[in-house]
Amino acid sequence: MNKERILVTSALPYANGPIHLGHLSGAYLPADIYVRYHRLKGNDIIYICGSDEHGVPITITADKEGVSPKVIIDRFHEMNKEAFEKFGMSFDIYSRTSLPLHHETAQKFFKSFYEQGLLTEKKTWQFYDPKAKKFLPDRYVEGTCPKCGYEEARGDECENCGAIYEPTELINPKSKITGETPELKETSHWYFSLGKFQKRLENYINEMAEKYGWKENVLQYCRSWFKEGLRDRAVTRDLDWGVKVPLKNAEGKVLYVWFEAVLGYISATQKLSLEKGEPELWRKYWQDEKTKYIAFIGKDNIVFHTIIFPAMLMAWNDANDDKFILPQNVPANEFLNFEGKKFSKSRGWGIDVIDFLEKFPPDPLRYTLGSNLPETKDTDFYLKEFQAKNNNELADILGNFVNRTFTFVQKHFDGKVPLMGTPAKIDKEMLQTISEFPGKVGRLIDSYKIRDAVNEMMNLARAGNKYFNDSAPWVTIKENKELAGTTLNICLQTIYTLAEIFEPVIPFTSKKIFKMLNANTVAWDEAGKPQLAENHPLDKGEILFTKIDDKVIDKMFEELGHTETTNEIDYEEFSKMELRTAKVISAEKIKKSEKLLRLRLDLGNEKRQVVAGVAKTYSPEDLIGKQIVIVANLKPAKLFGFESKGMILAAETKDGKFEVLELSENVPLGTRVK
Ligand code: B3M
Ligand code: ZN
Repeated sequence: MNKERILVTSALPYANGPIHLGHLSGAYLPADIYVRYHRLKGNDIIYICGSDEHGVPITITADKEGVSPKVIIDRFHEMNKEAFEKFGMSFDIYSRTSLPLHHETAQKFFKSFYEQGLLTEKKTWQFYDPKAKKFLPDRYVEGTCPKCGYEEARGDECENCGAIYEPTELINPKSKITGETPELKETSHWYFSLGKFQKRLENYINEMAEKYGWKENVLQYCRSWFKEGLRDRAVTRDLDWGVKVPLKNAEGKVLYVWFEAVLGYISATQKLSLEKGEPELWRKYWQDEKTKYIAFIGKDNIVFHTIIFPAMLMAWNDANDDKFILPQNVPANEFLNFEGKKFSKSRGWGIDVIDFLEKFPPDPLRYTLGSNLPETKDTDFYLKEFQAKNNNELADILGNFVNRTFTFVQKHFDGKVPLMGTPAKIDKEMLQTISEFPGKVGRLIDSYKIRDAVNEMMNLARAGNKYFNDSAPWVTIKENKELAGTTLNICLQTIYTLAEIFEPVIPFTSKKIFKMLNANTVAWDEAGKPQLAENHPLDKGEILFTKIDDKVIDKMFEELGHTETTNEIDYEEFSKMELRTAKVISAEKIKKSEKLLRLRLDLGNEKRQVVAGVAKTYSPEDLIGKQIVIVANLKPAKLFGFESKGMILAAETKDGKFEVLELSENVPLGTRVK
């Protein structure tokens, strides 16, 4: 069979913070599974990644900490590199865009575009923070998205609807440095004539989509940009951190981070070539039409990889003899949420990879994420599900199958592969099943249904257990050792196939299994045929997965400040509770009590008195005028001699203080809260 040559890239993560689980399931794990599979297929594949070290995300983090951007990128480049390694990412290189080589490559592209007249200098009005005395590029401004109305939209792109725009189009903009409303000040920037490429881009995407089956979510994004019409894009910024604009009159200006970051894939490959002592090697992957290029990303990066980067490559190709290939597919994933909510660094919601891997080995995480990749819609990571995947699937299905087989072979067959007798129907069927798996799983991976592929793998372990049970070697061994031998031979062949097809997902475990089998991987397509010779000596067996105790998971919830609900109630029970909005009209302290305040509340058509235990947090004046929520049908009670009709809702914080639930909008008093 003809070997393929494949170039794979994963989005270059900003080196301004640690990688979390959401990143992994977006652009990294699926790519790693794809790459590992193709390596086993024997294809010529390289896998490129690295840190994105420029742009406002970096300088904002540096400003916040009061250190130089260099400090930030050095810290997080190393940290993320290590996290990826521990997670088992098999990059051929994890490069960085701060390398001089990258700056040169990016500047070469810019110059070529400049010489072709594709860059126009335009005077523009740009946000300027008068207090900080700085121009405010893209992400230094936040405001309301002009397209969808999302209120925390970034300056250059909306996380919510995916729109991209100029920062000046934002509604109600605010400076992220000082929180001030920025002024407009004149500056000049270079604009790339993206519009000129629209027709060719549409043709390119249509052709690729048809030939190689692009994902529907990706095509939808592309179509909506085309429909709106591609506009010229400013590709420089007023910033001193980044790749300098290689022109004379461009003091204080750098290339827009996106404009050079995508070229980081190329410079990283060049770097890899240099390290290998073959400086021109990168051309084989980037400039040979026989190579196929697959770019793995998360959905927020689609436009840059399907439109802007291809346009840049087209533009280069128009004027240069060494021509680049374009991405053959951009299988972008949706997002992964954590326990039903978005990952959020600022709210401390989610888990960094480094921290997770302090607690658990990487394979259970890879398997859990892999079996639930957000390929067609957003998905969730639940700690309980992680525990269940580890305990009930990895340990109880795969681990158990391997363990019972090894134990049996050690005990009855002296730790050697038993002879294969004449296979009966059940044995032939199992051999047939094994033989189908590599092809089945491979086809799923090749069509980017990686989640399905991962789930399919476990089906072979399920089939193995069923075959073991149905064949009952613990019975046959007593009457007909040869028959039991055939069963165990086939179980071991199954384990071999499992070790191979699971390698892309749980490489550390796969390695252990191969060691136990005293064998090595073969070419993927061979892995469904019996590979272990009769009498082949096996190595010692070992337990592959340790079960995760409830206590461990509970502790993680605690650390997250997440309390699990234990007593579930149904809606009927809940609806008995009458929650209503009310306004505090007066409040006073209760003598002799440190904790209680006597409140008078307005519920619209009635006024009433409630005694609340919030005096340690609020003084009476704090509460007057607040719109709150109360349980209105609580049985009246007397506290310190005062009648209390109802209870106000408040959250208790760690230090025993209360945060009263407050409504920010005006809602008619007495409104039912459900
Ligand atoms: N650093 C955005 C991100 O981390 C950006 C990707 C660059 S890919 C060339 O989401
Ligand atoms: Zn929006």
